[in-house]
Amino acid sequence: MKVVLATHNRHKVEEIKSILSDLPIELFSLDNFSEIGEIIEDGSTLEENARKKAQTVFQMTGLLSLADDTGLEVEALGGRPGVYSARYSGENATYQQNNEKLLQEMRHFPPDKRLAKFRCVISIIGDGIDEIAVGEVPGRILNEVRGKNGFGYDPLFVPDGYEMSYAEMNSDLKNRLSHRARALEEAKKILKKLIRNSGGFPPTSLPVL
Ligand code: ITT
Repeated sequence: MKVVLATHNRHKVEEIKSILSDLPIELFSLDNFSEIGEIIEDGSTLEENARKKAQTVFQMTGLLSLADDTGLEVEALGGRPGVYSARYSGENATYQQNNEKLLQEMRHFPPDKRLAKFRCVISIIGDGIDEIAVGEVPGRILNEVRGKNGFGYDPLFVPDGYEMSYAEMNSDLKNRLSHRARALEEAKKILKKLIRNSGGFPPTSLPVL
């Protein structure tokens, strides 16, 4: 089965490929479809944006498409930046600019007021298929950036139960516990069902769903 990852974000492609590597699917990214340009994310929710990206890519490729839209929701900021996480400090903002703005906005909040969560919504769209999978990870926002791995807000986010920021973790650890990993666990159940229905697993290795 062929699946196109409907994202222009190379970090996401790497994470998704690694987490889905145990499925018998052939993964493509938008690098394989240069005719598909930027997809405007003008929805008011992560769900709307994820569905728009997957729908657009399915329409243009005819292949099963999987899109991820992710937001960092900070409690003290009323859930911001949320759906605006990519352009928190303006259109074409860099990760560094967004992190600086977040640090600035959070500068007066004490440790117990720095709660946040990453929310990842995955849309899977194909012929007669329209599915959603969601993954969330609660945590807190640091007072300064820590760590060099990952991308986006990773240097400022410490997931509950850990002392390291996402950016201080190696990719294996982040990919085991992250919001994206959680959403992809749900997405995997959907994909396994689709693979089984299309006869993609040998009869002796039917996955336990
Ligand atoms: P696509 O829409 O092409 O998939 P994007 O970078 O625009 O890529 P999103 O809209 O889903 O992705 O993400 C919004 C922002 O949230 C993104 O720019 C990052 O700053 C941040 N983000 C997403 N996933 C993240 C992660 O796993 N760790 C840290 N920050 C993340």
